Amino acid sequence: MTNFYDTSDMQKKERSILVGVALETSTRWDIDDSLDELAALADTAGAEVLGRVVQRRDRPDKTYYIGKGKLEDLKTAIEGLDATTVIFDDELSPAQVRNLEKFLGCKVIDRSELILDIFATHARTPQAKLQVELAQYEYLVPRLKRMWVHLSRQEGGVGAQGAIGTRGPGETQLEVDRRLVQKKITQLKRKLKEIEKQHDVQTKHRKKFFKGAFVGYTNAGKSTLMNRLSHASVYVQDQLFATLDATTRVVKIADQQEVLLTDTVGFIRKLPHHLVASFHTTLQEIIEADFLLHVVDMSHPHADEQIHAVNRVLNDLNVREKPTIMVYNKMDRVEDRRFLERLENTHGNYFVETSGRTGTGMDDLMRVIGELLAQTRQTARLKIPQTHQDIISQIYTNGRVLKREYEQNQVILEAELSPKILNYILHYDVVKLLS
Ligand SMILES: Nc1nc2c(ncn2[C@@H]2O[C@H](COP(=O)(O)OP(=O)(O)OP(=O)(O)O)[C@@H](O)[C@H]2O)c(=O)[nH]1
Ligand SMILES: [Mg+2]
Repeated sequence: MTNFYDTSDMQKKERSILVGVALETSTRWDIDDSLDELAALADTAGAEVLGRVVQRRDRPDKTYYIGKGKLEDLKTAIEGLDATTVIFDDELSPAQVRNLEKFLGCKVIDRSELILDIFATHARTPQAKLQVELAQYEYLVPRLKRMWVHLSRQEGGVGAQGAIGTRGPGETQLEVDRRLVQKKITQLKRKLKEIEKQHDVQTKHRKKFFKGAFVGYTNAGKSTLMNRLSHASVYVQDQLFATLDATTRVVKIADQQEVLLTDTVGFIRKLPHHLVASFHTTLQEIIEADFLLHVVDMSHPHADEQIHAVNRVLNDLNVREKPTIMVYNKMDRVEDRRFLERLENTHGNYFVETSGRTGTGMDDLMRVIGELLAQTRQTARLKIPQTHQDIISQIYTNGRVLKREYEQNQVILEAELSPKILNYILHYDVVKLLS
């Protein structure tokens, strides 16, 4: 029962029409731009976009989301263009989908379902796959009724897969389905917990590093910058949600010092909430980071709105307080600097202009990371036996050594270290803190 969202359908180039409603409140992000983004999502999912229908309304229609007149126009367009799918820009209620499909006689999906579909095709690691599957089931729960209409046509439906006895007397098919889906959700959460535990073991030895996480709108250039800085080969594509997994690399910055950088999934406006929740394990990298690198595509006409959308997700994750470097990327495409200057004056003290494409600004980026690192450091005097060269070299790579003295077979180092690294070094019994 994993194929509710059959992605093979999408690969057959669905012929789609996009529908957007401009509500009174949606002034900042113009409806056309929102539909441009929806078209990019549809394209990434492999669907062909044949046309768009836009309606201005005070509020959505309860039954059909759009008004009756537009609905008729839409039906005519579907027939005329031989469309197979209608994609709505906003989340529809399960009842609205049911009503629309009945009236229009074709498949109706919304932005959330489209994003889920892309996630399903882009998930590569077992962890990402489990996370997507979880999100799909969570999405399914309130929509079971709709599924059931389809499934009940096949004998037994989802319930038929249950063991004998799962269908108690008086229990309807819908209840059986709901129970099975809940059971599946519990199983998936358990599997993800196990992966998270393994992940904890793997990252334990990384604790001593100062760790940064790339965040940003999808397609901003996070993976490109990560590759530039770390010589990694993270998948880069001009498509939305190219990256779904977290990749972590050690990166050497100035002063022969090292930090850990993590590249991960991008954000988008109207990101389905259950998707954020399901990606908990991946997003954990952001939650655990010491600082964030917020990458912005400066060539995008709505870079400003994208920054806000990202900040909203960061708020939800409770990480807004983390030190953040604003990385204004794709500067090779920017001619007018006025907008940039306004941004630089509004979004914090740490910022840098880069181009992942040409490589400009990489040194600046390293320098700013270095500054941030220095900000978090305190000076400590440590006494270490000379025989423990391993500990001494850890202090050199993770901190800044100001003075070095010898006392018999002991070394006394005066060094600037972040609280985290200092704590880590002090875990060694042989190390003494002098001041
Ligand atoms: N012109 C220009 N293009 C860039 C720059 N940086 C990245 N790109 C392009 O932008 C597209 C997206 O880059 P990615 O690095 O995959 O973006 P991402 O933020 O990792 O995207 P997701 O993983 O989908 O969230 C690719 O086609 C890159 O080649 C840049 O500085 N200038
Ligand atoms: Mg990426």
